Order: sequence, then C-alpha cells, then structure tokens
Amino acid sequence: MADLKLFYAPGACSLASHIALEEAGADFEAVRVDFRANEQRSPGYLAINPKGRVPALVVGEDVITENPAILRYVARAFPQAGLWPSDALDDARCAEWLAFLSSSVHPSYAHIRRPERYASDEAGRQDVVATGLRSAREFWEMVERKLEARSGQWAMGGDYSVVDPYLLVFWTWGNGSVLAYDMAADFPAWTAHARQMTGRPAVRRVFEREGLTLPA
Ligand SMILES: N[C@@H](CCC(=O)N[C@@H](CS)C(=O)NCC(=O)O)C(=O)O
Repeated sequence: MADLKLFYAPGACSLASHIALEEAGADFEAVRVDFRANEQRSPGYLAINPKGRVPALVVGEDVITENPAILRYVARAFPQAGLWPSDALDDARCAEWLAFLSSSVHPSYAHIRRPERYASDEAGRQDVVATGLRSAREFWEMVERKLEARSGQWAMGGDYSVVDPYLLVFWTWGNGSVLAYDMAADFPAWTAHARQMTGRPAVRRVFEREGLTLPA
C-alpha cells in the first residue's frame, strides 16, 4: 500500500474521508489545514490540490480530491472493511447518496457560508444566502425522510458504509451556529443515526483528533 496522507480541516467535509480512513484501519497521516490562516490557498497546498479545498488524499505519487472519489477509493483499497456494498443496486444507491450529499446538500450550505462565490454584488449575495437557507432546509428534510424510510440503523439500510460518515458531516453542520437547527426535535431519525455513530471507536478517535464535540 502506497503512503497515504489526508489533508483535512477540523469539522469540514473532509471529516467524512477522515472517518472512512480510520474505519478502514488504514495507516495514514492526517495533516491539518488551517483555514483561519488561509492555508488552503497557500502555494504549498495549491501544489497538492489546485482547487484549494479539503479533503485531498495523497496516495504515493497521486492525489485524489472530492469526497465521493476518496470515499470510493478507501472502500475499494480496503475491501476487508466492507465500506461499500457489492450488490449492483446497493452499489448504485451508495453512489446516489454520495452524489446527492456532494452536489445538492453541501452546495446549499456553501450558498449560506460563501455567497461571494455565487453573486458579485451585495443584493445578489443576500439573495443567494436567502435561497441557500431555503434550499438547505429542504435538503436536510429530504435526508431526514430518507433516513426515516431506511430499514436498519445505517444509511444503506443494512451494513455500515461510507455514506454514514458523510451524513455525520451534515448533521454537525445542521447542529452548528450557521444553520442552528434543533436537530433532535426536527430531524429525529438523523439524530438517532448521529448518536449511533458516536458508538464507533473510529468516529470517536477522529472527533478527538479534529478537536470536535461528539453529537449528544
Ligand atoms: N466537492 C468537494 C468540496 C470540497 C470543499 O468545498 N471543501 C471545503 C471545506 S467543507 C473547503 O475546503 N473550503 C475551503 C475554501 O473554500 O476556501 C468535496 O466534496 O470534496
């Protein structure tokens, strides 16, 4: 196995890839990127990931970016961890979850946090934030409906998969100061899932390493 190095920022979406690596039992180095110092835009980091974002996973001479790609790589590189379903339909459902989280749920939050990326004047930015607040609520509710409908404790219904740590990222964002949802009251199925996650040693280790508080 090539040397693995994960670049992450505490509490960012990289938390999903971080937990997946830990769950897989991978031997990897976790490298913190300091957003307050804008380190993600430093020449050193841009040489690793020209997008200036986390996560980035260095695999020997290669670099993988984008959570869905990293999660799939981890699942395939460590098959014994069973983080990706093998059945064809479940395989598609797993990919569907990751695509939905990365292309709909995550951007709705970015509209609120980073409106300057989507509009060039103040009025436009305010509209982007207002639209983001509406669409985030809708997407958070869609996740809740999907989790209510599942048959078991994990997102895929049966076994634990890479979808589960990715969901935990957005639970923590819903619980955070930007969205400030009452997660337990408004998203009970998702909160039950988040609490279930706290029982996993890999999740506890990563939360401790990132300096995060576990869902209560
Ligand atoms: N599509 C990417 C999104 C990555 C992303 O936006 N990461 C954020 C943290 S959640 C980031 O690095 N932000 C730093 C910045 O925007 O300067 C993925 O899913 O990996």
